[in-house]
Amino acid sequence: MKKTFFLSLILLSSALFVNAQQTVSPPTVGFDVEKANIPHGVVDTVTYTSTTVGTSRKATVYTPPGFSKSKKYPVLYLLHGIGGDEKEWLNGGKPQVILDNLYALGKLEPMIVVMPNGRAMKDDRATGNIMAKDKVEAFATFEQDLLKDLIPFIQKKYPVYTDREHRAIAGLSMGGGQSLNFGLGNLDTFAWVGGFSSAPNTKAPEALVPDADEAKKKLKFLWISCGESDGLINFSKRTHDYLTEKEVPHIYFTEPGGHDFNIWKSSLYMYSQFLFKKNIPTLASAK
Ligand code: FER
Repeated sequence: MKKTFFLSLILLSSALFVNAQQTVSPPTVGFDVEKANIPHGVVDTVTYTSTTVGTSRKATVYTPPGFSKSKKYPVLYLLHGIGGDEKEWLNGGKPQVILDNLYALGKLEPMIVVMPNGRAMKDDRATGNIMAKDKVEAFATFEQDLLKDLIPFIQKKYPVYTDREHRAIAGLSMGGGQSLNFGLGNLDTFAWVGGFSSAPNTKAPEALVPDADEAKKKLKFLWISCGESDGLINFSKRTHDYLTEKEVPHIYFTEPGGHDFNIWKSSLYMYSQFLFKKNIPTLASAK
């Protein structure tokens, strides 16, 4: 009898623990510093055939610590900015370090992170005039490459779930605009959407979210963040204002800073902690 009582107590408290709603706070010092004594994920480069562009294209992929082919994972597609490519996040943001540290603290749902090249054209290198019309247009073309070529490739190569509730998209600047455009424009493909310092390629709010009821119903989580002195902040602010008016739940997070990796690292640190959780955390209230 006694034994059963204690067993139930243990089961009950662990159930409470598992279901406890976490809060997410901005990063503290050391969040982006590599630690030797914790498990590490692995970064790979993959090459896929793009029927959209008519070339082979590269993406980098981070698999989490303890990754196993016999498990199944959700996927975050993490997009770069106008001067970047499939290595920009790895070089400038060290997502593998930030995420390894979060896993060590038990703060992340295991996921695969795919970092594509979002400039979908034959020469997709960030060389020459990165603002040239054809190069900027290639960031819009990437929607088709992502949906028709990259996602199916990842689903063949990695042990991943293939439903919308296990697929997220986020990115920085041009990649933030892409994430809002593609994510909110394809709610049957993405349920978790994030835009960090989103650029002028971000669609006007009415075009981004033409059907607020559908967005409310299908979105699991929507995140918009920006540095407070970023000259592009209005693209985030106007989206936030519209979502507020239409009562579409989202988090709008701004912090002191400009248009750089300090903001994007902080955004990834926070955004990633919401993803794929059964009980979606809340933002810790500012002290
Ligand atoms: C622009 C200003 C900034 C623009 C794009 C950006 C296409 C993108 C910045 C980035 O990705 O960091 O006028 O037009």
